[in-house]
Amino acid sequence: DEASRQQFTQDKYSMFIHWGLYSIPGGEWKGKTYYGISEWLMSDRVADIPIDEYKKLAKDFHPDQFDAKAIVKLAIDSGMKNIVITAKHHEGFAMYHSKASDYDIEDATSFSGDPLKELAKACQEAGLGLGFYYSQMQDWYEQGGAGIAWTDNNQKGDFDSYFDLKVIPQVTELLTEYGPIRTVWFDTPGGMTKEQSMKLVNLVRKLQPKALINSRIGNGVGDFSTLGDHSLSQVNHPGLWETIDTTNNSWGFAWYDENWKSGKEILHRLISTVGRGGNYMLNVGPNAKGLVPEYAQKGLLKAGEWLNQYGGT
Ligand code: JFZ
Repeated sequence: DEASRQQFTQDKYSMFIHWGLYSIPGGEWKGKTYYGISEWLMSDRVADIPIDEYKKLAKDFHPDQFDAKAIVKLAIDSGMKNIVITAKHHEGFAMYHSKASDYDIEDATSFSGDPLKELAKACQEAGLGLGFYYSQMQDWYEQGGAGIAWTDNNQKGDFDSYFDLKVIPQVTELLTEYGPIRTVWFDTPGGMTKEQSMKLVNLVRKLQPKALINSRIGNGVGDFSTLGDHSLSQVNHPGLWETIDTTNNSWGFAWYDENWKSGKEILHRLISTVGRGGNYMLNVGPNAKGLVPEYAQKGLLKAGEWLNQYGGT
């Protein structure tokens, strides 16, 4: 609604969090490092890891240093107004307690608790907006979940059943069990039909009427546009839009990626986006323990010092 659109315009700066099973290998598989974006490690474009092998990672997931309050504090001290976290990325693993699938943090790991619940609570207490990233088309684990391209030959199973038996129930969980959601962030719609995109839109409207949906829902039915990754826009865009970016080069934690943006670079990129009317969403990739890398924090806090002093936030 109009109030949500105004909120979006006011917010300007948000934290993106990529966190999943991919944060454990962090770009390395069987002694080999695959440079690039670590959350794609499993795919046949990268290390091509069989599902049965990859899923064993869940047993090694002990994020005992994950501290939702500390992450929320980092966002606030950085001058940010929202957090959008990966609830399920292309690997198919749900980072919250999902009843719709056993491939989730509750059933497949020894971690007790629901990190997304903790984050939702911490955001609510601190007055930060919360959003969930959900990979609705690509799911490399589930039968019927699509691979990298819609037409992949190795695509197994029926997309419609995957969509109705996993996507709709999981998105419903995320929209009903975590309090108010400000953003529903979909990704890589591929060849989804308009009917499928609209099914998700209607679900969001029904369960969280105030939430805004990004353009990666597909078929032009989102509320705001997400520009191509990392691209700093040189121009203004019509309507509500955001640029997404990351503190180093990978979205998910990558052990080798030390190309951290300084506070100055972050400010430059933020201001260049906001000055053209867009929002800036900047990503951090917590590691397998749940910690945001120190140098990501340093840049963010440095920029935040300036913002909190001069930025009028
Ligand atoms: C997607 C994901 O595949 C990636 O892992 C990450 O989550 C990123 C934020 O989003 O990658 C994309 C999607 C769209 C574009 C580029 C990368 N694009 O439109 O330019």
